[in-house]
Amino acid sequence: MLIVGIEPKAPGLHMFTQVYTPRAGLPRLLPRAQELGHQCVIFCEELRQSQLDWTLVSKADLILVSSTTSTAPRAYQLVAKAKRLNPRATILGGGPHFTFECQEALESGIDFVFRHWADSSFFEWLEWYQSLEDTQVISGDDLRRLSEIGGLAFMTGNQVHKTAMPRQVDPDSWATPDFRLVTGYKPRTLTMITSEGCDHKCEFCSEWTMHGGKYRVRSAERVLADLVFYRRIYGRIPIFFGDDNLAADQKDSTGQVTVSGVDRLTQLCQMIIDHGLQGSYSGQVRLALADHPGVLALMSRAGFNRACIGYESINPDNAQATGNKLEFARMGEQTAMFHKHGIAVHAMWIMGFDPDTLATIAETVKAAINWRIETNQFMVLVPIPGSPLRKRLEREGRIIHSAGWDKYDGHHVVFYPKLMKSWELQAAVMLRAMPKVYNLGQTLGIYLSSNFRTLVRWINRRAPHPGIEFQSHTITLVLRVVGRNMVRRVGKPARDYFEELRRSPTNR
Ligand code: B12
Ligand code: SF4
Repeated sequence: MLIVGIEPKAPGLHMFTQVYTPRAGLPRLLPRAQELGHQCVIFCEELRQSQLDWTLVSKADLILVSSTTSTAPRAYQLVAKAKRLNPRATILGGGPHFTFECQEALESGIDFVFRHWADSSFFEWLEWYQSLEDTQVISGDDLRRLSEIGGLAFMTGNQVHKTAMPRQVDPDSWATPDFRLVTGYKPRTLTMITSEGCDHKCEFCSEWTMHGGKYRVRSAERVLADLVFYRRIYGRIPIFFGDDNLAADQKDSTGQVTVSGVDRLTQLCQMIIDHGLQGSYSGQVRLALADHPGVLALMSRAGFNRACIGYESINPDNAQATGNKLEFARMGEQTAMFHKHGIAVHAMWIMGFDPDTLATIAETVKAAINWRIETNQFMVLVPIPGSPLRKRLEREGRIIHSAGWDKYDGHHVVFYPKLMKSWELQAAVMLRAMPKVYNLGQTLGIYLSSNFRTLVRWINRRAPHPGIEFQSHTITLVLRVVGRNMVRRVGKPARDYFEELRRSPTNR
């Protein structure tokens, strides 16, 4: 069969437009389908070189669409066009958005939704599909066999069927994602996933629900094999570990820690060093990792030069909303620990929690500047499907755009905040916070101070990879220039949206 995968593009410009990487879902599922003899190709619309080839779509047997919330409207447009051009094809959908909005997806033309993880369900479904005598006519027995496959949603007539949760899958059985399947993609950084799920439960996040409350890890041996695979194909390409938290604890059913996340990260770094795979690495970790200087030093030796950290907020009243994972009084000191070990910080902030005010937002921006954080992502709180926050705001009647998914990109206020107006929040984040950090003075200051820090570390023989560190500062410089450019380009749409909110009759 010809299988065409599609990752639809985002509705507008966003923080990552110019440093985009495809998600690892389709590249992880399709190598195995290829082994089974299918011809597979993926298009990632956000990448200029990976535009959809409609001739191929019109010949495809299966069309696989992978979407997040903000890309869902575009996904539905593509599905409608694909259905027109190729009514014979079966269309499958997966990813975080369709998992939680499966009825909407099915009503928009997707034939089968794969909820949660699809590493077993996709192949069980494939076997089922190939066993059909006629894919257009599904008999009672076919339906019974289909219902036994976990993690699916499909329709018969007007009725939506959801099967049980997908089978648990050992992460060691995941195929190594093969990004060569993404047409035209010439990666400058590769996303690698070594675990799934998270040991926290922040109210605004859906990762806990997405992974059925489980945290699963791939073994060190398999991670090593993945690294070696990528090294062979791409040479010393920078790797971004996209795990929700690279140092999350593994716990048993009673909540007792069975394997400490810090130990796992230590093992990963040691393995990189022992196998001579040092290079340029980045990953998502928590700020509390700063309290393990030994691990930071080892990360630095392995070549980790950037940590993406959920800073969320400096407002202590947000402790519960942020999963009780932050020590608000120590955030500056913890940031300095990362810097001390030559690790640049990409801080992911969220603004608009219930206790937030315009004053706390201004304080947050000040802290980000004072702590000399290399890159900052100020996002508006988004009630994404699958998150407890969405359920609460729905109950409280506080959602503005309940299905205007194109606005769910962290750049638009889509709910009524508690202590300010929606348009005030929109202006505070998009028209003030972002321009304030992404200006030339800040950028130059950070560039000079971080180079100076590395120089001192180098002279004192404390920088294991000065070359990688200096290079990482240049990358920060480029990212900040790109960020500034992006802030300017989103200025007009952000202002228009601010006006739309301000003029709305509810004036909330
Ligand atoms: C790498 C990454 C990025 C990269 C690349 C994003 C991209 N290409 O879309 C960058 C940094 C650019 C990015 C940006 C953003 N991201 Co992001 N990102 C991730 C991250 C960390 C890893 C993605 C990944 O590769 N996962 C691993 C693969 C294997 O998982 P998967 O995609 O879910 O696929 C599995 C199943 O879902 C299923 N599946 C998926 N698709 C399909 C399709 C079919 C047909 C089938 C059968 C199965 C299937 O099979 C796979 C194997 O089980 C995830 C968190 C996470 N752990 O997933 C967040 C995540 C996807 N991002 C998220 C968000 C919100 C964003 C941003 C809007 C803002 C932000 N918070 O940073 C921006 C904007 C992106 C945009 N397109 O508009 C959310 C999405 C939530 C939602 N409901 O939309 C996530 C889940 C993080 C979170 N918890 O908030 N992101
Ligand atoms: S925001 Fe991060 S720490 Fe919190 S639940 Fe989601 S993935 Fe885990």
